[in-house]
This record gives sequence, structure tokens and C-alpha cells, in this order.
Amino acid sequence: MDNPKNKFKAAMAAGQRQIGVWNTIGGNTVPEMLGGAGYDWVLIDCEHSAIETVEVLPALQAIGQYPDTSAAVRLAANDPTLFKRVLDMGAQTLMVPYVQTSEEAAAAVHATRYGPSGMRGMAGMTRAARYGKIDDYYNRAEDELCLILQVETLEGLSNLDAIAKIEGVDAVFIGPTDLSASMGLRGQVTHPDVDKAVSDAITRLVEIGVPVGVMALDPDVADRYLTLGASFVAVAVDLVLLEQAVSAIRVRFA
Ligand code: 3PY
Ligand code: MG
Repeated sequence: MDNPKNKFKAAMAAGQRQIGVWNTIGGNTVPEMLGGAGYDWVLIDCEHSAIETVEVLPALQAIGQYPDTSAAVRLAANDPTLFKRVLDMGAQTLMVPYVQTSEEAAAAVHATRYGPSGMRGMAGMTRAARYGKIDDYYNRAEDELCLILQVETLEGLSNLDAIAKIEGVDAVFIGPTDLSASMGLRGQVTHPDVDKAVSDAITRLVEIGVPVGVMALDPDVADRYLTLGASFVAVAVDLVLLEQAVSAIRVRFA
């Protein structure tokens, strides 16, 4: 059996913008619904949600039913144990929060590589290897992995080039919310200073040829970041959409 192609990585390499939705509600129903909604990617968020590692597997299986939609998993932290488990579950695109230095970036890459170049533990009977059926999985796994590092602090921005240029880093994702806190503007993601810092980071990453992603829940802001050259933008979050819909219908009957 062939190693499944990472369509998200291939699309970015081909310059096709990727529009994504964030999954923060655990279980398999919501990921299944989001997977069938026509987005290019669905991110299963283990950092800012109650989604535990054990729930990543059914979410990947649910999204995996839709071949035109790629799944990505955001780990709770830059911890090699977490990498190992979701990689073995078959996650091919990983997002790592709060990367601030080139050393932290290198550690994330190291966690995705088998020895001798890294410390991803080896196991044969995994979903990633389709239970032993993928030909030469150990030597081909890395070709289809996509490692996205989040830069979302002023310290991270000051090391942006160094982080982005570490070999094995496939893309950088700017986190406007954490960045707003780091800038002393907690939660003010549309503040001109935060917006400028995000825009400058996108422009810089485009200049050095590293694919860049960002979250922008305002479609006009998302359009602007796409025009600046962002390759992948998360434009919606399941729980935000649910809250908006629930509140709107309640107001209708107030
Ligand atoms: C942030 O904005 O801080 C995120 O991590 C997601 O966009
Ligand atoms: Mg963040």
C-alpha cells in the first residue's frame, strides 16, 4: 500500500491557498460534519479545547472519509511524547503552539523524525503505517509530514527567520490572539499594532519563501492576509459558529 499523499502540503507547494476550519468540539460527529463541509483543512485542536489525544483518532477517521479535506492536529505543547502518539495515529500535518526560538523549532522537527535524525519512537502496528501495510513506511513517512510551527509572541517574532529556516519546518502559523497578549493588548486581535505585526510577519515569510498561515475570523481580514500571501487561513471555529447561531435564534424569540 502507498503512503497516503499529504494533499495540504502538496497544495501549498503548488501555491493553492488552503481555507480551514478549527475543530474544538470533541467526539467524531463534529469532525465528520466539518470534514464534509468543503474546507481544504480541518484542524483538530488539542491546545485550547478539551480534546484529549484519545479523541484525535476518531476525529482523523471521520475527516479521513473526505479525500478533498486534509486533517491537521494542533498539539497541546511542543512535547515529543504528544508528537509520537498523534503521528502513530496517522496525523500527517501537525501544528505546534508557542514556538519562540530556533532551538524549540529544531526540537519540534526532531520529534517528527525517526532515528538517527530524530526521536520519533518506532512501532509497526500503527494506523500511520496502515497496520503494517504501507510499503517502507519508516523511510517514506517524512515525505508526507507537514510541520507547522506557531509563532505568536514578540520573542518568537524576533526569531522569525531563524525559526522558519530550520530544516524540516514546512510552514509557520502566526497566532494573533497570543500575539496580542504578548504585545500587552490582550485579545485585541484587530488592534492596528497587532494587525501590523501579523501583516509584517506574513510579508517577511513570503519574502523568504516559507508558507505562512494565520487565523482570521473576520472574512475581510482573512482576504487581506490572503492578498499579502498567506498560504493557509483558518476562517472559522466550530464553537464560535455554534455560539453565534444559538445566540441569534434566541434573540429572534426574545
Ligand atoms: C492564536 O491566535 O493565538 C492562535 O493560537 C490561533 O490563531
Ligand atoms: Mg495561540
